[in-house]
Amino acid sequence: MVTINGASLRNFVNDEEAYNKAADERFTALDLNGDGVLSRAELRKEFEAFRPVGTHFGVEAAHPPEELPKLYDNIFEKFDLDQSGSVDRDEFKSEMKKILLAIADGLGSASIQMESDGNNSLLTQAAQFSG
Ligand SMILES: [Ca+2]
Ligand SMILES: [Ca+2]
Repeated sequence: MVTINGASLRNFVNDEEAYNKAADERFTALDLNGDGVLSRAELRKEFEAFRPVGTHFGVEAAHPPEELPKLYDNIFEKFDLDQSGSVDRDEFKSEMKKILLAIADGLGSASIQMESDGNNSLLTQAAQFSG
């Protein structure tokens, strides 16, 4: 289990060097076919790791499984700022930053626990950040 609290998320995002390095590495890991952009399926991998967290980006409550494709679509549209149909490195880095800060705001002074499952998502890395 990983405990997530707002302070560690904020420290992570505000540490530009740590954040950029982690986001770069994560982008490269997610870009399975190595074409330099993330497709819907590739981006989705990052968010499957978020599932155990009951709150998705300010949207309360767990989503039933049949709603997940729509949720992932919405997330993809958010990331794809220029509507090119793919998410490039800059889009990934800037949207992940917003999402992590939104989660931090949503948490306030509370903390939540998440299965880590050995995944290396940015949220997991942020949760473990103590810089
Ligand atoms: Ca790709
Ligand atoms: Ca794009």
